[in-house]
Amino acid sequence: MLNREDKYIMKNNNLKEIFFQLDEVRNLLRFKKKGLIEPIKTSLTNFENECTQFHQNFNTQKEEFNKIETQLTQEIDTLNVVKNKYDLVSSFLEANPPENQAMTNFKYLTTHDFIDFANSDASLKEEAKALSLLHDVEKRLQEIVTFPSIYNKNIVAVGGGFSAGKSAFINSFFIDKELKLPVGINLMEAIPTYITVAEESSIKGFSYKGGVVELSVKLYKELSHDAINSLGFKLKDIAPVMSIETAMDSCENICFIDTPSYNLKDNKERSKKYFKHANTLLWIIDIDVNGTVPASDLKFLKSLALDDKKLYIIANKTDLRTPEEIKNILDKYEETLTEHTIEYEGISAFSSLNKKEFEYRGSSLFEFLETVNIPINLQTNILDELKEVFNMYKMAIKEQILWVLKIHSHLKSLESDIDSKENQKTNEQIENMREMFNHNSLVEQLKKLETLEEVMLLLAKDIFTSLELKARI
Ligand SMILES: Nc1nc2c(ncn2[C@@H]2O[C@H](COP(=O)(O)OP(=O)(O)OP(=O)(O)O)[C@@H](O)[C@H]2O)c(=O)[nH]1
Ligand SMILES: [Mg+2]
Repeated sequence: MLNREDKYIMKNNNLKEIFFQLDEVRNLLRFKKKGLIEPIKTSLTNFENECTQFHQNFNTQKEEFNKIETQLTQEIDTLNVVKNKYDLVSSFLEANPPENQAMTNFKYLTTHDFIDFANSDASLKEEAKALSLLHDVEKRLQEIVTFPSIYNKNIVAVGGGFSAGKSAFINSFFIDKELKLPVGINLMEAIPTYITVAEESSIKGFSYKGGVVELSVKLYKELSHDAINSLGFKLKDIAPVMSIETAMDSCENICFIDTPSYNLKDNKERSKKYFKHANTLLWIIDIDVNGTVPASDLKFLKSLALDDKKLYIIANKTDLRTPEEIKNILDKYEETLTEHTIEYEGISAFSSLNKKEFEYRGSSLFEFLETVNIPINLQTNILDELKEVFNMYKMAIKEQILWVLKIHSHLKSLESDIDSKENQKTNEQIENMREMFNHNSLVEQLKKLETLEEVMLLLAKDIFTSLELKARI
């Protein structure tokens, strides 16, 4: 028999009619009109068979419909992923760098006025060095305009080999357990990320032209999933740098940088770049690999200019070793680092799984982090670098002026030694030389330089003021 739902689905008028007639027949049967019973029974059986057949057909069609529905849902999901990908890519392409007039003016001066000055000046021998320093200052200013959250933070770069646990180490400091830097092999592996403290978690991606795009924690999680990678999408292609703000204990003055593994292809120079302006380097070693400091790590560490930086070693994944093994490994690390004359503040046998320190040499990781959790005066730091660029030129020009003045004094004594009436010709030559070695143009050049310095320092200060104002809003 058909159930009520099936009856309802069969909107066929004929069938409705039949049901109506059947009900009539049932009524007739109640009065036991025997002559009618047999043919009616047969008709009923036939009808029931037809209904069963219909029911079966209906179920087969329903199954097919369900299959099509599932396929369509999958296709819609894929289309949604593509659409999200498209939306994300276009938002990155459309995003413009944060407006900062002082920064725009500073850039204009470095690429126009300063270059014009440098082209007109021949006194500085180490001009390439000065230009590279200026380029560096510009980049640092741009960096803080783009990432105002790193302003006055002590930069702590977290470096190490592939899969050593750099991201897991930083994650272990996150109080918001919903948020995680991607760990393991994934498409985000090579995106350097700045991490600073804030009450509310927020994630930003930075496009090649410095535009900023905010990502939700959900989207960030999805992007670290392989499904999107299989569509050929790599976040790092559109967002070469990211930043995360989130709650962390005792790190309010620190900006961690999750750096790209130095030993992955093309990453050596990229990761070095992030150590350059860091004051501190936390070097992560996978204690489980072979219990020694890898030779390539030693080579890389020695290639870094660590003189003005603090180095701290983390022997990570200690949960995978026995206490006995940990002791021996730390002894070996100490020995190797000393052998290679690499200075370090301490070694921590650490597990990023639960932020646990098992043992340490030198200072403990947490003690060490306390000593680096102090604000730095970025403004003085960068302004000093800018002044240094100008000083290099000033010194060179002043040296030239002194040299010219010396020539003048020689010419003067030469002149006084000569009998002016008899040596008219020599006198003329001396006069010519005086004009040749004219220091007025050098004095002019110096004035030009000092004016340019004044303007550029003011602009750099304006950049900092604008950031401070923004921070207060
Ligand atoms: N047992 C254990 N596993 C860890 C620990 N830290 C990290 N791992 C695992 O090691 C693997 C690599 O960790 P990541 O944090 O992605 O390492 P990474 O250095 O950031 O890797 P890349 O950025 O891809 O070079 C992951 O599978 C982690 O789960 C730890 O303390 N203990
Ligand atoms: Mg990582």
